[in-house]
Amino acid sequence: MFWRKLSVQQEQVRKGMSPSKKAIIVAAGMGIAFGLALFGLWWSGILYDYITPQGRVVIWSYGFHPPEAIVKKGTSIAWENLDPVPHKIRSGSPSNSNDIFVSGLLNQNDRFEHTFNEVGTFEYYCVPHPLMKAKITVTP
Ligand SMILES: [Cu+2]
Repeated sequence: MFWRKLSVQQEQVRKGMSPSKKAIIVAAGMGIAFGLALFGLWWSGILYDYITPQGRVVIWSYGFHPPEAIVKKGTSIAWENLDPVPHKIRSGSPSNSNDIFVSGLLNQNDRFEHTFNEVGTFEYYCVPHPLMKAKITVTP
């Protein structure tokens, strides 16, 4: 019977390994799983968005972090490129650029700043990588 076979196997496992050894393996597995989950969060930018202070947008791993920033009128946003590849910020969308703000080509660690004196939502993208999109919402 299947169940009997299973219980025999479990018995063999129980005999083969001491409870403390099993606990160590389970703990190590949980540790690895937790580490991987944390790494995944970091990699996807969630943690990075959380720790990025307002007024600063970092360009990192082909993305703008945070992808949506909400700031008060008069705030200066500084973009900083942490990628080893150059990026270039342009306001609007790839099919409809409005040139409210345009950066030069930003190499690694280069910065670009723009002060938002108008209320509204300002979309922007990266010229060499149009899939990189983000927006700044300016409130009164
Ligand atoms: Cu880019």
